[in-house]
Amino acid sequence: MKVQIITLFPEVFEEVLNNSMLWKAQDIGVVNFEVINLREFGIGPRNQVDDPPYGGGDGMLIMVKPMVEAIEFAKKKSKNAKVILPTPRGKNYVQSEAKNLASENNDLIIVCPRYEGYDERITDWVDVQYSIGNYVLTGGEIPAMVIIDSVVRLIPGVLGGEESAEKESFQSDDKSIEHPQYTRPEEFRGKKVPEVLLSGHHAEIEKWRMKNQ
Ligand code: 6GU
Repeated sequence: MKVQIITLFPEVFEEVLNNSMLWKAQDIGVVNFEVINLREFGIGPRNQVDDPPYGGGDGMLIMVKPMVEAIEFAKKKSKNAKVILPTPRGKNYVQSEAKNLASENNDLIIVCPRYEGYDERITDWVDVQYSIGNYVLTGGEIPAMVIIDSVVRLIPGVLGGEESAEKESFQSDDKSIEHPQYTRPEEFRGKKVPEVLLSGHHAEIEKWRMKNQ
């Protein structure tokens, strides 16, 4: 899966994409990330990418031309990619959306809006708009990372060992099924690990875990 990210802040992705699980996913070759600097598609000598809104109002909007040209540039490398726009006006991004994106195995192009918004015509080049929750963020970079992380970990082979992505944490959209866990020491400042977990009694442990989800 090729994942291209169009952003005015390419550097914020470096740390995230080159660490831990996301780095491993690249290393084993199941995913390939490319960060595209929107500024390179800017207009004129100052590579302008934003402009005030028609009709007046505060702030600057991402202009349609640089963004559409960046999307077209990305599409050349990834003809059937799904183009994703993170926006608070999008549909709720939930676990089932992550599962669909991972299983469709389409390449992804994620465009990150910044500032106070974007020219609405950009959405004609977008396949799906997602909101990651009921609050407002300053840009699409953090939502883009949320989407990437949640999709890539579901690609077979990315989570190692016996740990299947299917089994842990979130099976349905909103219900955590993970039980509490403990490691050494058995007691810390008077707080003890539940006795049953030290018992070696697998059936009892399983029962306790089911009960404590
Ligand atoms: Cl996708 N973008 C922004 N700017 N704010 C959000 C969001 C997205 N999802 C929730 N809040």
